[in-house]
Amino acid sequence: MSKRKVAYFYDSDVGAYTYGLGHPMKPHRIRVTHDLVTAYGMLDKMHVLRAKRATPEVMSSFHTDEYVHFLQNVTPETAERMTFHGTRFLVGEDNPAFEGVFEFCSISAGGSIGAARKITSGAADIAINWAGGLHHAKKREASGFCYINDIVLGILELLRSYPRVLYIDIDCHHGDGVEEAFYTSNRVMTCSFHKFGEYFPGTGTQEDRGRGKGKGYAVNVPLKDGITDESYKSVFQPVISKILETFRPSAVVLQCGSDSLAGDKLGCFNLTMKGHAACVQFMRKQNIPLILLGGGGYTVKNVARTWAFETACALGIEDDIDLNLPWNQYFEWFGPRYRLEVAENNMEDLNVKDGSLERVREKALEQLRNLIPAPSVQMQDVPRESLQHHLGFSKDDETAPRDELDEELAKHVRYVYNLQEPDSTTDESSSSSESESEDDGTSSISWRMQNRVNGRRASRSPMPPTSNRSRTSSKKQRMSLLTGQYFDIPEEPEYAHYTCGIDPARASSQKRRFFLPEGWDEYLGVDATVDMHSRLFNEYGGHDLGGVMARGGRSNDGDLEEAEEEEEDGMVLDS
Ligand code: V1D
Ligand code: CA
Repeated sequence: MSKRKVAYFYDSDVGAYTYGLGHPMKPHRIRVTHDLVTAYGMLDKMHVLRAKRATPEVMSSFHTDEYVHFLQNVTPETAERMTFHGTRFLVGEDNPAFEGVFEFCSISAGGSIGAARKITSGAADIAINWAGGLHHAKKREASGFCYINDIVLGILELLRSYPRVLYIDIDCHHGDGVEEAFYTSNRVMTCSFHKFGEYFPGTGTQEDRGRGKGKGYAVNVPLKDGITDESYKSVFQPVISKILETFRPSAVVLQCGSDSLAGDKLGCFNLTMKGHAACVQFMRKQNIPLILLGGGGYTVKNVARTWAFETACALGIEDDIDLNLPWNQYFEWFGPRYRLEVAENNMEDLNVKDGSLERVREKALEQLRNLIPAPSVQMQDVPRESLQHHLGFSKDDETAPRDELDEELAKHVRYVYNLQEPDSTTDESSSSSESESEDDGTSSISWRMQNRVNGRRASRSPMPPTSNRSRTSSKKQRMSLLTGQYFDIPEEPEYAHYTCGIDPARASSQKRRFFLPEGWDEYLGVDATVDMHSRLFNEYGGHDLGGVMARGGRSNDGDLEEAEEEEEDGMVLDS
């Protein structure tokens, strides 16, 4: 089989985080996996990277600002108060506010976004992030050990370049967070194989198929306890083949949750390491750009074995490696056999016993037969608006009727925006790094190209005329949405929310932000500031205000620009 360029994302800090004593999720498993990958000499065969950590702004392209801000600030000590006694953001014992939770999320999400960029740039055919795959995280809430949905963020990144993305989820649990995020879109097909019936999260029946434009583009394969390699293959391969034939994805994201392995502490399937890896091998064979992510997996040594073996599958060297484990830091954990294997056990396969597997397969294939083949972005209205807006991720209540106050504010923002429009004679060379703007997240390649001048991004200087404010002032300033006047932000911590989580040191390179004075957010409703920005975008007739506005008035330019200029999505690690 031909070689593939493989990018492997790993951050050595990830293994140090802990969800707390007695919690089944152990980030340490990523370190053990990496140790096996290293011991097998695989690092020399791939591009090893530490991703840039995902910033709050990037996370907010899916999650609400309020939730991201919460994650940034919550500590074990403040959790009770900040979750309003466990009723918001984090619910129950599944998602503790552990020490460093935000950094942990930024590593996981940074890896999946970096992986997506390696794929879209063509630098890699397969990109791996075992710290990713956290498929339960919701827009405004953590769920099932997942806080930030790195998968949704990675797919959003892919959609900037590709018309269609296929998401496959072989974790034992339903991939609900990803399904929900793209439920109304026909540009992302989601397909989850999972245990169904008195099992977390309780969703994922075959009647859940997507809605609106997305109808038919969510595929669910609900399974029963004890599924074996053979049974799994007999449903995975025909369903995925049919999807590939009709949907023709430009890229595939495979969530490789390994709680579907035999003997998992929370799982109830009976897959061997090779049966699980057969899904990776099957996807690699398709020759479609592929991202491999982690996910669940609670019997640590089996998770490490399987993900190390799947790394070998990505490299195409699985037949060459010695199944007797090489010496490694955790060697004694792998006794008594010290082998790279996860064996099946003697549990009964309830899927074949009552013929349910066949029915489930037929029903999934029937759904796919009724699907309109390969929707293409050329055929549909590709908006010159933010991708988030296009996919319905704009902040809440965007369609709610306007009241008078909204109208007044809208008029005012149009006025202020006009003031801020660059002089048409502004030349790019005279603009500082502040004026370098990322494109607005629009998905089509042609739109990306339109915004480039000689291969560089075209300048859209967002700075207000210098007469409006002193550009030499060292004070941090924000413009009032109501008055159009700039006001100084005191340095005291209690004013930190004015920077909306943006590092003040970098704040000057972030552009075109509109903020309401303190108290107005509450008055207008929780997400009103961003809602209004999104609505204003619509009203502004598709001006490229959208990308920034839909992100709640923030720009994530800085990061993307940096990545582009560096031609790098992460740091190359010494192996
Ligand atoms: F056993 C536990 C001990 C401590 C804390 C939590 C758990 C635990 C086990 N199983 N929690 C669960 C599941 N939660 C519930 C809810 C608690 N209720 C009242 C219902 O049953 C959550 C299982 C999450 C599985 C996550 C995942 O494997 O899918 C995953 N994928 O990517 C990352 C994680
Ligand atoms: Ca699944």
